[in-house]
Amino acid sequence: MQQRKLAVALCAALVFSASLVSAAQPDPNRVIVKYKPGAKSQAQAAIAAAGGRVHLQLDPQSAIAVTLPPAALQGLRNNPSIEFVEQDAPRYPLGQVVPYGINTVQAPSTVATGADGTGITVCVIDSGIKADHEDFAGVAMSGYASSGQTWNTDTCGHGTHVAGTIAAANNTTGVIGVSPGKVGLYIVKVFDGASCGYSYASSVSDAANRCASAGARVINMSLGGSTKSVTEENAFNSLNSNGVLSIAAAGNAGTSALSYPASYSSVMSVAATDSNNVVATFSQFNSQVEIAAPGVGVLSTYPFVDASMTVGSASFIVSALEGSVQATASGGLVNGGLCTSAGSWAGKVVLCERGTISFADKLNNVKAGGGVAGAIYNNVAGGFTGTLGTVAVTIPGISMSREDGLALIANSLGLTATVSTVPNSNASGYAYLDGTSMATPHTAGSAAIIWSAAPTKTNLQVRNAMNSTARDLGAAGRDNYYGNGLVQTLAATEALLGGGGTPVAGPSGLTASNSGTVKGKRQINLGWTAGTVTVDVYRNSTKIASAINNVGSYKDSIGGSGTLTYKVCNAGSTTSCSANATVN
Ligand SMILES: [Ca+2]
Repeated sequence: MQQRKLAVALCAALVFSASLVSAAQPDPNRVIVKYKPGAKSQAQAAIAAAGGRVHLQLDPQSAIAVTLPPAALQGLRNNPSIEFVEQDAPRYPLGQVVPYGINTVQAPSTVATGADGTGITVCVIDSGIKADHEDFAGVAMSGYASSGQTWNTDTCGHGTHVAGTIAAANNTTGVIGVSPGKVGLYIVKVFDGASCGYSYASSVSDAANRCASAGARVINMSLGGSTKSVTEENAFNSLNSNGVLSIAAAGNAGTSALSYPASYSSVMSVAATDSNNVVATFSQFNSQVEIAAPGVGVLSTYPFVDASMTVGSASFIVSALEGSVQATASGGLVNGGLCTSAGSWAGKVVLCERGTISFADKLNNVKAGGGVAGAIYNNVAGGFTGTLGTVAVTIPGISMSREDGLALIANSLGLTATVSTVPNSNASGYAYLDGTSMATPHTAGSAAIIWSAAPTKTNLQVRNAMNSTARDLGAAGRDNYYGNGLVQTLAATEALLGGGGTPVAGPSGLTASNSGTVKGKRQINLGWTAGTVTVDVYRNSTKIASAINNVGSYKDSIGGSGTLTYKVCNAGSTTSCSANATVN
C-alpha cells in the first residue's frame, strides 16, 4: 500500500524562554580597565584612588570591571600601569531568536529593502496550523479543512513549524520568519491525527486547486511520496500555467529516488542544508533537485510544549529526548562533562555534553551517580533532537543548544534547576526540526518576499531569478545535491528588479583606523553605525567577512603595506553599501 508520508519524521517540542529583561538600566559609568602585564596591584590601587567600585576581576584577560566617576576616567587612561579603558558594553537576553536559516537565505537584508512579503499569499498544504500561537499574532490567515477537521488547529506540529519559518512575526518573542509576519497565509489541512501519517495525491491536488482559488501565488508542500500521479502532475502543470509557483520538499530518504510532487518539472524541488551550508545526509539527490535551503536544526513555532527547563529564574529552549519518561525533577545544577561515567551527583540535575556515548548511556550514568535529571547540550552550534532508542531510562532527559549549555556552565552551576518532560498540549511552543520539510518553507518564504518587490512579474520570472542567483555549492554548476545552490533572496530580488529598483541605504558612518602592528600584521579597526541587517565587509573590493552580525565594528588583520579601502554592505548586496573608508 502506498503511503504519502510527511517529509520529516523527527519531532520534538520545546519551550521557549520569555524575555528576561530587568527594569534597571545598564550603568553608563561601568568600564573595563585592562592593565599591563604584572601591573594588577598598581591598577587596583589606581582604581581605588579614583573612587572606583569593582564588579569583576577578569584575571585571564588582565582586566577589571569597575564603575568609575566620569571625571576619573582620563586620569586612569593616563596611568602607566593601565593599557586601556573601554565601555563595559551591555549584553541582553534575547527575547526573540533569529534562526540561522533566516540570515542564510538573506531574508533580513531583503526585508530591509521593503520587500517583506506584503501583498503575497503563501499557501501551506500540511497539517493545519496553531492559529492562536503567540508568534502568529497579526498574521493574516485563512484556510480550509475537510468536513470534521479544522484548518486552524494542528495535532502533530508539522504545519505550524513550516508556517513559522515562512511567517513568524517580528515581535518581542519566539522566532522570526523569512517574511516577518507580513505575508498572508492560506492553510489547507491534508494531514491530521497525532502522527499526521499520510494523505493522497488527489487530496494534494485538490488542496493545490484551493490554494489557487484563494489567491495564493506560492504553494508550500513539505510532503511527498515516491509514486508519480498523472492527475497530480496535471494539476501542477495547470497551476504553473496559471501563474502559481509550487515548491516542495526533495525528500528525506537520503537516496537518489525521486519524490512527488517535488519532482514534477512544474514544481521546485528543495534540498536541505545545515548551518555550514553542507547538504544534509537525508536530503534526496536527483536530477529534479532545483535549489537548496536550510533544513537541519531549524528552530520554529510548534503547537505544544513537550519539555521545559528553568534554572534560577531563567527558562531555556529544550526538547524532551524521544523516549524519555514524562516527569518533573529539581536539583542543583552540576556539570557532568561528557557523562561517560557516573559522578557524585546525588539529587542533582546534570549537564552533559553530547558525544562519545549514546544519550541513553549518558542518562543512565547520571542516574547511577544519583542525578535526578539529565540535560544534554549539543557539541556543535544550535539545538538538536535526540532519541533514547529502546534503552530504558527512568529519569527525565532533555536536549538543549550548545550555546545555552555553555552559558549555564559559565554562569549557573549550583543554582536550582527544574526539568520537566511533562507535555503542555496547549502552549505556544518552539521546536528544532530536521528535514527537507524545513528547507521548503525557507524557499517558499523567500519566493514570497522576492515577489512582493515586483508583484507584476510572473511565477517563471521569480523562479528564474531564484535559480540564477542561487549560491553555487558542491560540484561547480548545477548538481543533484544542491541543485542550482543555496537560496539567496536579496540577490534574486535585485535580479528580478533588473536594476530597476531603488537601492536601499546601506551601513553609514564607516571609519577605518590603523591601531598598530601585531606579529607583522597591521591591525585595522573599522567602525560604523550598527543595525539589524547582517553585513558583508570588503577590503580592496574583496569580501573578507560574510553575513556577520551588524554590531558596528570589525577588526581586520593584514600583512604588507599600502593603501587599504574598506566598505560594508548589507549581506548579499553590492549596492546597499557604506561609503568607502581608506587607511594608509
Ligand atoms: Ca517572533
